[in-house]
Amino acid sequence: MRLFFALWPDALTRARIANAGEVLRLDSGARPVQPQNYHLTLAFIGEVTKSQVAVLQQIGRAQRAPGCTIDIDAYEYWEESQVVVAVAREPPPALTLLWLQLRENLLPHRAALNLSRRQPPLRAHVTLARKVVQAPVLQAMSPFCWNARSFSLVLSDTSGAHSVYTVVETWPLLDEWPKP
Ligand code: 2AM
Repeated sequence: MRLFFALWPDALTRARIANAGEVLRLDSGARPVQPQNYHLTLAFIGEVTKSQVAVLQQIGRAQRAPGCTIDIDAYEYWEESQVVVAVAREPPPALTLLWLQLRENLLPHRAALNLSRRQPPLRAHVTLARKVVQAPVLQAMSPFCWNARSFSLVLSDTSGAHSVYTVVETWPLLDEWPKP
């Protein structure tokens, strides 16, 4: 089983992301991400055993971070992964907190989960299209907000022709900053 933690959009946010994706002019070989698969990855885990899913669920349950509004405000082309993404150039502090907390809580399980030692910085993004071989000309984005009130553990099945993502469990974000 291949798992990751992510923000999973509600219907309104999904529609906003779809609008941002629809205006892109990409080569015919590019593969637009299907709206039901839109997400903002918080932590990619990779292959895990069934018993490790419970550990990840415990970690998800233990998170204490407030909800936030994310301004998605630019397109980027990432040549190394051949994707076009919609990014939040300035992620809100609450999103950074959740990302940092998850990273810290995963640390003791890094060996067991076979997690990479590489600690890339947070790049808050939603992938809009894959297999984009040529750098496209990207227009300015009409910015939109993602009102994040929960986050999820998601199962990724990439065995078929199309990736299928299934939300395993979702946890609410807090209404306010947690007391120190
Ligand atoms: P992305 O589209 O947000 O970049 C599920 O597989 C998701 O995890 C993918 O959609 C991708 O998210 C991210 N992902 C996949 N492989 C990854 C890897 N090796 N390192 C980091 N993120 C990865």
